[in-house]
Amino acid sequence: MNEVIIIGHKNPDTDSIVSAIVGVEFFSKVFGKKAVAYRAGELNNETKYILGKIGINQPKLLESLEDDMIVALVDHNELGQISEKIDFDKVEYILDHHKLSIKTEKPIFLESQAIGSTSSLLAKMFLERKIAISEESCKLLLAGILSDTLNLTSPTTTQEDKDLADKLNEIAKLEIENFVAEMFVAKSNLEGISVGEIINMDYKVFEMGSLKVGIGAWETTSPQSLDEKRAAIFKELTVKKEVEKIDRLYFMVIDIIKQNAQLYLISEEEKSLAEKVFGGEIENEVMILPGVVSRKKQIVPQLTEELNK
Ligand SMILES: [Mn+2]
Repeated sequence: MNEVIIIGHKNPDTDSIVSAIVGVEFFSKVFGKKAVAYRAGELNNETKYILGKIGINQPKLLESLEDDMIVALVDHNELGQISEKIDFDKVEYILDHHKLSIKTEKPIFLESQAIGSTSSLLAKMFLERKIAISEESCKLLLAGILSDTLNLTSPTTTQEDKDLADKLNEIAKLEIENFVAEMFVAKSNLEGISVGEIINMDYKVFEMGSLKVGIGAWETTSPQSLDEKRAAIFKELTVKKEVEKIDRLYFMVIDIIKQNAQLYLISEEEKSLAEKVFGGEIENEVMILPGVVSRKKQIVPQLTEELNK
């Protein structure tokens, strides 16, 4: 029987890691398939904290794909976000909550919904099939929901996410307020993190019109902790844009407490596009975007619409 590789996007976040881990239980119980979770890169501090707290090992880093392996993508479908180790022809399953940008050469299993997290989607798929979820997986999925929706406050959050979180916690029994507070502290911790890591930890590339647009995000409870690194971040972003041949490169610092974003504008190109699309106030090459916390919902569609014109 072909082994299923379950894997999230490059620069993995909590949702993409826990979805891959819990995906193993789902594929085994629902499809009767042997599956293994992998990661497409290094884990961020928040995800490390969560796995440590729940007592789960990191998935293995995907190094290469064997001929008889098939692939399930979780939490992504955009070509630029898929691990370079994966041959897209081998993808037979996609579970995601992002906009769809794929075209396949053969039929695949696709489960996609506008919902707060891939973890929510997985929880829902278990529940719809009336299949029990292990306590460990309930904890992981709950963490995935709370992380991706910024504790159910992001505009991507739906009533379903809230209901699913309640359902999962009947079994997970996490002290949510404490858990989230510690998760956010871990997420914001800059100790031992280089400027390059700050930029790339949660970085995604999108095709918009004819342009390649890169957008990095750093969610934090203390945006001021990045202020002293701002010049270095600008410098590194400028190099990255050149080296990786990105047409427009943005970096956003998301304040998860005050719920706003600072958009770093590294050149006139980024600046004029951001002025046209968002029109926020600019100070020292940083645009302030009140109420903006979601790249998926409040940044990507707006930029895409403009660049598709
Ligand atoms: Mn997600």
